Amino acid sequence: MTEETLFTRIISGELPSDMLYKDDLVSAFRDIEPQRPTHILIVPNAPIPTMNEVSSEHEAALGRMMVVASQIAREQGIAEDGYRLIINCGDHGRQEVMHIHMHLLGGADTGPMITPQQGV
Ligand code: DGP
Repeated sequence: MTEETLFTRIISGELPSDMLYKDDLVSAFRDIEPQRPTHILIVPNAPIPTMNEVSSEHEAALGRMMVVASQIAREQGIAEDGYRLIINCGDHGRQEVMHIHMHLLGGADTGPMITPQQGV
């Protein structure tokens, strides 16, 4: 049985979302706390908790996430100006939802890649 996560409940329709795309491997819906005018989450339908659990069996879903991100960026009209894709992992990556997801952020400048830190 597939383990339930917040995002599997969104994917199944049990929880409401602004769903933009769904196929046999991945789904995409708008982030509930958008950080830019366009902020979409692209997720594998079968949950992988974090990047630490990724293996070759996940190649198809992870590859599809990239293809869908590119497609949605074009559909949303943000491709030409550019955008940022982010996958957070674990504590240092500040991952909050333990079901791998790719953030697609755009519609405005996304700022510096990461906050500078002294003494790195
Ligand atoms: P991360 O920190 O990478 O785990 O990002 C989790 C994202 O999930 C965060 O940007 C907010 C979003 N999020 C949390 N709960 C919900 C929800 O119930 N619905 C939607 N659409 N997004 C959610």
